[in-house]
Amino acid sequence: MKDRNKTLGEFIIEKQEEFKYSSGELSRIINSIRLAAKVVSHKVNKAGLVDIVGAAGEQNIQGEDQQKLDVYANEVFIQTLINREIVCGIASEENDDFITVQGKDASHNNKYVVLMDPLDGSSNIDVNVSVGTIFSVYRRITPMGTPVTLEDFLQPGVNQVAAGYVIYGTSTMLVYTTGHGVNGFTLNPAIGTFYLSHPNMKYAPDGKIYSINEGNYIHFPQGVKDYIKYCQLEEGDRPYTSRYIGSLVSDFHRNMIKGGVYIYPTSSKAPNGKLRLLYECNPMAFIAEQAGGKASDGFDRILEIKPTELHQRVPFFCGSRNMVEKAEEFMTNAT
Ligand code: P6P
Repeated sequence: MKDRNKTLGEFIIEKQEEFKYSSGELSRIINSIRLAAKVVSHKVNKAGLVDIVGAAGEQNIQGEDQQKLDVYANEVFIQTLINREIVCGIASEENDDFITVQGKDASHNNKYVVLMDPLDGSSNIDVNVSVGTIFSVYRRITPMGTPVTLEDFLQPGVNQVAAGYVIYGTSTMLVYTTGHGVNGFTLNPAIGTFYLSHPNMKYAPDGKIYSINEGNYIHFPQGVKDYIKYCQLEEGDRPYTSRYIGSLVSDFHRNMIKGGVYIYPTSSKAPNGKLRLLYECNPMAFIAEQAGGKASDGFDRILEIKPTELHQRVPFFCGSRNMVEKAEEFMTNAT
């Protein structure tokens, strides 16, 4: 069968043996994400039509107003994961603490934990800009048969067994890796099927797009200021183009296809940066590296950071390898 006509379901079955813990477990994890993505996509695409947009009136642990779609997406992904009898625990940006999942016989015998940002960029919903879901999957490290603990969630990114994102844009796409490259699937909403539209996605080693919120320029570290001025200089293949959507999944996805770098650094307003290590930076870093790109905190590899807190934030430099390394060079020279 030509790759382009392959469905996500056919692809998972074909690749099953690549997943080193294969016993249908990858299928159940990705299939629950697939189902939830279709349900959330349907709701996101109707957001302007029904009274589901706008703050739910509550705040999440980040102190951010929860949009109703945030709450909805969170519940959909949590429930589909629990129903598939595959996870022993779930952590979400929208939940202060992790969720323990006992399994049908309350045995705590499920092997995986999933961490997610159920609807990243949700502040863009009201202005009809693309948003996304980000997920990260680990095997538990505490004994089977016991309740999951925080230790199962605080694993370094190199331990991920799968990671991916859903982008709810002009089309809905599911992009994921299990450590054997990155593949993108586009939803045909008419029949509710994801098709392999972007096989073996790769980050171009170089690019001409830099994505950063320059409104924070005066608050940035000197190395970031220096890199921005480098991007704007009339020299060689510069000036580059500045593109910043304010939705990590969208900026990342565009940069992977066209070549580019996304930076969310520390600043005097965000001393540890804004993005969360466990369910934004680690999964996107895993995907970036699997696509030949790079991801660091400006100095060190994201995937090797040892987490200390569920919602901890880190600075994030991610994208085309040569561009990340050039930005790191400015960071090092400025210290
Ligand atoms: P700022 C969305 O809230 C998010 O976490 C990312 O998706 C996005 O890239 C970033 O924050 C935007 O943050 O401070 O530039 O508005």
